Amino acid sequence: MGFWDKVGEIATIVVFVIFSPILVPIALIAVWLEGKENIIALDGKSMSGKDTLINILSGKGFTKKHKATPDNQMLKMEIKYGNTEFAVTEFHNVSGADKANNQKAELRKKIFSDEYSNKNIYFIYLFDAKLYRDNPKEKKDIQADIKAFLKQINSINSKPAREKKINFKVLGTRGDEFTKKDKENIENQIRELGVECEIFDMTKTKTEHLMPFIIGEQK
Ligand SMILES: Nc1nc2c(ncn2[C@@H]2O[C@H](COP(=O)(O)OP(=O)(O)OP(=O)(O)O)[C@@H](O)[C@H]2O)c(=O)[nH]1
Ligand SMILES: [Mg+2]
Repeated sequence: MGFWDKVGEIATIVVFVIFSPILVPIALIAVWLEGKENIIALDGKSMSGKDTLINILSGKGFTKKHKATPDNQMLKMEIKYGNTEFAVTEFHNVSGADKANNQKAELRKKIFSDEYSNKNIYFIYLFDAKLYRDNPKEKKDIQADIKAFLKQINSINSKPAREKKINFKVLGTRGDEFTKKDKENIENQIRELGVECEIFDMTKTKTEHLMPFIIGEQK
C-alpha cells in the first residue's frame, strides 16, 4: 500500500469516527420512519364515494356534488380527529370509470409490491350500498370486485417474506337510505365473503367514526 493510500484510509476512518455520532442516529431514524409510513388507497366504482370520503377526512365535510375524478391522484394528508393526528404519507384516489381499470391495476401493482412490504397499507374498497341493495347486476359486480381483491390480497399476505400485511376493508356509502336491519343484512353478506364491512351515512359521519374502521385492527 502506497503512502497516499494509507493517508486515504486513515482519513476515511477519522471522518467516520467524527461523524458517526451524527450519521448513525440519522440512519436509524430513517429506517424507523420508513416503517411508520401510512398508505391509504381507495378503490371502487364511479359515484361510490371516494372523494366524499377524502373530503370528510380532510375536514371539508360532506358535499352533494359529484365531480368525476379523471385519473389516479396522490395526496399527502394529516388526518385530525379527537386528539389524534394520523399522517398519511400517500393517499391514493382513483377514477371509478371503467376506462381507468388499467390505471387502478397499476396502482395496486405498486402498493402491493415487495417495495411497499414494510409500510402500513390500508386498502379501502367503497361501494354504493343503495345500488347494491336495489340492482342485482350491481350487487353481482360489487361482490365480484371484492372477491377478486380478497384473492389477490390474501395471496400476498400469506407470503412468508411479507413484512406487514395489507389491511383490506369494504366501506359502503348511502347509510341514510337504510333501516338498521337492512344495513346490517348487507354488511353481513359482505363479511361472509371474508372481509370487514361497514355502511356509513356519509352525510353525517365524522372523521372520528371513519378512522377507527379504516385503520383499526382486522378482526
Ligand atoms: N345521500 C348520500 N349521498 C352520498 C353518500 N356518500 C356519497 N354520496 C354522494 O354520492 C356522490 C359520490 O361522489 P364522489 O364521492 O365524487 O364519487 P367518486 O367515488 O369519487 O366517483 P369518481 O371520481 O367518478 O370515481 C356525491 O354526489 C355524494 O354527495 C351518502 O352516504 N349518502
Ligand atoms: Mg372521485
